[in-house]
Amino acid sequence: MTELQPSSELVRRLRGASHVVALTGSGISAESGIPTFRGVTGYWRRHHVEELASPEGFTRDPHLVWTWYNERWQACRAAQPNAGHFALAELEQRVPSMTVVTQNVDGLHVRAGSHTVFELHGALREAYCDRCGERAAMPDEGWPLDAIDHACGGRMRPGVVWFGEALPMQAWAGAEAAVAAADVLLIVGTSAVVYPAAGLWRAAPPSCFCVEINPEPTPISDRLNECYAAPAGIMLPRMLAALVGATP
Ligand code: BJW
Repeated sequence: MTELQPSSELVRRLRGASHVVALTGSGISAESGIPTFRGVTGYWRRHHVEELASPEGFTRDPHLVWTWYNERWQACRAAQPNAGHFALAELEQRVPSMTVVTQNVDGLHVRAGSHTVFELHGALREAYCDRCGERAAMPDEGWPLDAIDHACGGRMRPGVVWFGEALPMQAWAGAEAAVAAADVLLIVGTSAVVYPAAGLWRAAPPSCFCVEINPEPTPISDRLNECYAAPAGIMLPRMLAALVGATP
């Protein structure tokens, strides 16, 4: 079987790009052993993730929700960035300007060495009070279940964005501005069903070359310039190698 290789047009666009944006989802961390949200792994114990990642779920059972996030925090701490994360971090060194916009809360882009990273759905490394907003770093061992109640009468919760909640304003504004200035947009490892992130590609200028990297097609696949049906950990390093090889 022929290996899927980046097209000469993609390499040409990357070589000529002033600004590259990568919009990533949980699929980029799948090869680090972190489960994606939808599909066969989209359950934790017998709970669907959308039941847990919501203010209603937290109100219903804060211990259960914190137990899920504590397990995920441990898994993320134990995980290592993979070849896909590292390829994006290295791409930053090869183009004049690069932004990573991620829906992931695992912190793996930063750990891989990417410098400009907008975390649209927050991060597991922080918790905050749902009443007074006081922030705290997540302890290594996870949030203590006997310390959910905060002194102000509120409750400490994970520093992530749940369904029905607004995205962090600065991260969203930064992401929109980055996409609006992109010459190449790489959409990697997202099912493109969760808004507003799923609609971000629409902020790209008409001249922007939009590429998807995902083993499965998504609702936006046929709106983009190219789609590579391959894992990020394989395709992104190939793209980088083609770019480096093409550099005079
Ligand atoms: C690989 C791979 C490999 C596998 N390589 N690829 C417009 C229309 C319809 C609905 C809405 C709308 N606007 C807003 C909504 C409502 C809602 C929404 O979108 N619902 C839809 C589900 C219908 N959105 C919201 O509620 C958002 N808030 C909002 O809009 O607020 C408005 C507001 C304004 C002002 C005031 C108040 C409110 C918030 C959304 C928050 C999402 N939060 C979560 C949880 C984060 C915390 C946590 O981690 O627990 O974010 S949900 C979950 O989904 C998580 C993810 O970031 C997000 C996206 O999932 P992702 O990353 O795409 O994962 P998967 O599993 O879906 O896909 C993985 C993909 O990888 C697959 O395609 C695989 O094929 C692929 N893959 N291996 C490359 N190796």
